[in-house]
Amino acid sequence: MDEPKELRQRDDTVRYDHPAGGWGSLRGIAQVIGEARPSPGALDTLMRQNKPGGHMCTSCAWTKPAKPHAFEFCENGAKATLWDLTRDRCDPGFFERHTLTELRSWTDHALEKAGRLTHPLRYDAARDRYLPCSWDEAFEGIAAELHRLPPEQTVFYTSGRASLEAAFLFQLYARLYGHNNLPDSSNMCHETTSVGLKKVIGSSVGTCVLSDFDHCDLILFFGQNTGTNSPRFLHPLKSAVDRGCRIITFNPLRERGLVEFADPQNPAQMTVADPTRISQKYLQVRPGGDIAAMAGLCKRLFEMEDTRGGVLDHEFLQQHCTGMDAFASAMREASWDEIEKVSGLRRVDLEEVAEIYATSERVVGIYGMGLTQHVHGWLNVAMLVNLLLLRGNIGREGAGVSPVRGHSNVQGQRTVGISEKPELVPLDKLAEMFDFTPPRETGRTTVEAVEGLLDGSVKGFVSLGGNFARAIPDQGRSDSAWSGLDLSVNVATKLNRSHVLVGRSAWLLPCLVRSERDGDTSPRRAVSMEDSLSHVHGSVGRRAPAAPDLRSEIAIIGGLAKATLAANPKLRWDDWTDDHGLIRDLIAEAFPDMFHDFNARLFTPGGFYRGNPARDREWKTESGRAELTTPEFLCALGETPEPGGLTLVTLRSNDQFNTTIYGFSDRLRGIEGGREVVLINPEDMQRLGLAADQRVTLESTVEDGTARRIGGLRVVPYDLPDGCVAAYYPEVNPLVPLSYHDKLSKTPAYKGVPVRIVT
Ligand SMILES: Nc1nc2c(c(=O)[nH]1)N[C@H]1C(S)=C(S)[C@@H](COP(=O)(O)OP(=O)(O)OC[C@H]3O[C@@H](n4cnc5c(=O)[nH]c(N)nc54)[C@H](O)[C@@H]3O)O[C@H]1N2
Ligand SMILES: Nc1nc2c(c(=O)[nH]1)N[C@H]1C(S)=C(S)[C@@H](COP(=O)(O)OP(=O)(O)OC[C@H]3O[C@@H](n4cnc5c(=O)[nH]c(N)nc54)[C@H](O)[C@@H]3O)O[C@H]1N2
Ligand SMILES: [Mo]
Repeated sequence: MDEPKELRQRDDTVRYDHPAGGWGSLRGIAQVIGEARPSPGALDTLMRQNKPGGHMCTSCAWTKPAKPHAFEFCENGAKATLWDLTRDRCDPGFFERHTLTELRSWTDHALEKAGRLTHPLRYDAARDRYLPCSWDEAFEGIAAELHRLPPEQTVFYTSGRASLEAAFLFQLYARLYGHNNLPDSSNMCHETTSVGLKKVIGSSVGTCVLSDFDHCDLILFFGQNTGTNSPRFLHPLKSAVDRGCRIITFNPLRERGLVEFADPQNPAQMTVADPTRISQKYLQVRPGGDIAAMAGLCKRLFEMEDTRGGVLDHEFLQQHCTGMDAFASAMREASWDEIEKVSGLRRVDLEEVAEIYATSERVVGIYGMGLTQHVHGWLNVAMLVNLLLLRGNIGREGAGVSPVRGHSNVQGQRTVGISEKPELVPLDKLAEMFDFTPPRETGRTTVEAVEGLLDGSVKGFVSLGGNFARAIPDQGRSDSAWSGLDLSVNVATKLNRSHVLVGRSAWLLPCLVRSERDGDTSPRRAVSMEDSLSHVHGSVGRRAPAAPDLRSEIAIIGGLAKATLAANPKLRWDDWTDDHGLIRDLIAEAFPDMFHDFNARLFTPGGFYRGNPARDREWKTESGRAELTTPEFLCALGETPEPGGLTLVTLRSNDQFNTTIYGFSDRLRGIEGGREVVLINPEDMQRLGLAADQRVTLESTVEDGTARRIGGLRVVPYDLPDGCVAAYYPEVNPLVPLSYHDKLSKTPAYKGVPVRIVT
């Protein structure tokens, strides 16, 4: 069969033409074994990953099936676990040898490669070093600083790995101390979903469950890179394709995992060169062009309805939706010229997709950062919902909207109260359960936390995991602001850049990783997490901890809380540290609809479903209905690029987990030997007079008094829409203006940064 035109790539930009998965993924694992230097028994630990009685992978949030494969881990899950289980140690001797000033010049890769943190550490400004201290000294020292600070001048950040139990205690601690400043890595990620989906369908999470992928006959894929960021999801996608489901992808880059996949667990696919083609059509939309692309699809659906009828689900629209008239007339009026210009796609292609959509019975819409990280990201999400609603594709089997979340428990942390939005948290219930008056003021998002850091209104920063300083926009601008803090505290597994940007009083507290034993392996020491499909899984660590002084995140939060807060018989931090089942009882009491019988259901195979009213067509929106949103404009970028201007998309490679850089091979894109690159298409190179491998500077074109530029980037010809360049996150984060964020949720617009190239 001839390959459809849009699946073919220009020969001069083909850099990797093997399928995702396959032998390449096994080589990827072998490479990280070399880099991570895993300690003995690490491979046995990997075999228990994502299986009953084992630990749940800390990497991505993709669900864990009830019937696991022999190896229920992927290339990148293996990397994450082996990286955690290194034999290298970042111990007090290391800090004796290196000052923080010196460490600030190290790369992200080099800092983490120092190995696992082993001791609680206190910053000694006179010697510019971290020195070992006792846990009690750390807890008392931090509490003393917190007592001096007004609570509202502090921020408690969470990165999406901490368990439901740790997250619940952390938000409780923040509120008892007196603030709602609880930003999460989600604020840089799927907050657009939490706010946008909530507005239009009344649910802050997706409506699909795993079995929907057994029933759908079409999947529309927007801006999510499965092959790298949630590779285990390739299995259900492959099964769907094998039974005849069609997949249509919208992505500026031709990502290998969405083109072809060879199942590494299928000997036939591994030995015969016969990978599964994943996407039937692959449309290289311009960054920020999705609203326009979807408007094209909707416009065509209305045209088809007008001429032949039977296309829209009138009964569903009448019974369940609002906003139809305004939306329909906006789509009828939208101009094909503008749709083609903004999306960069041809009308014939969009018409063909509309035809496929109109003849598919059960359709799932998938999306990731390609929709959420834009100035009008929430409109991207609302537009996908519009498209699905037109044919009643939300709230029935085999259909729905399915955001693919990031970290392994990022969704769950929000569920159990890590939120700067007090209205989302059952504060009255918490007040009654713990006998206190919770703060009611809205707290700071990530963007507002950075603003506070810059203007001096934030004085204390406590971080439960993550690498805040490196993940945020406008990184260069804020680097020097950290030294103005009175207090900085990081609970972490490995050293990163945020730990070497310290406040006056600074502490680094080392914790266990998820595969490590927290005292014993009984259910009372198990923890849990919620995946992208809203299923909750128990997780038991079994390995000996990397160092005797390490504590669990729960124990560390308990220690901090006990030192900070007045005694209260309702606050049983020691008991909770000892028995996590007690914390689950509290979660069940605070959120009974979702978490009733939590302990009894903890080890349900495949996880237990915490439910979602939108899945049952119960709409918890302001109008009580599912809302069709009329887009005011068709471009998701903050400003339409000036003629000749470039839009920068920031990317993850196949060899990193966010700011953790495992190595320098972006195998699936064929980019090797360094991350200081800028990808650009051959026509734009010619227009700008650039040669392959030339070193150039990228400069932000936003004029607000701050110069933002990064030099020394190597030009790599790549198959991209014209006017679009791509480079790696987090290296290019200094180019992203803090003011560039989604209008509704304040998620930074990391996928649509206006730039120019300077030679
Ligand atoms: N191995 C690994 N796994 C991870 C992570 C990791 O770093 N490494 N990170 C985790 C986290 S926290 C998250 S949030 C997820 C992120 O996973 P994804 O949601 O996949 O995020 P990205 O890799 O940032 O980019 C997604 C895709 O969006 C495309 N894109 C960019 N702009 C646009 C646009 O305007 N429109 C469309 N349609 N597409 C666009 C890009 O080409 C890219 O393929 O993965 C999680 N899993
Ligand atoms: N330009 C650009 N910027 C982006 C993005 C983008 O696409 N483009 N993506 C954004 C997204 S989606 C996200 S989620 C953020 C990520 O932002 P963060 O979540 O803040 O960053 P991570 O890199 O995931 O954090 C890695 C660190 O977490 C610590 N760690 C690892 N495991 C554990 C653990 O089990 N417990 C504890 N306590 N610590 C642990 C280690 O010290 C490690 O160095 O970045 C955002 N920034
Ligand atoms: Mo994320």
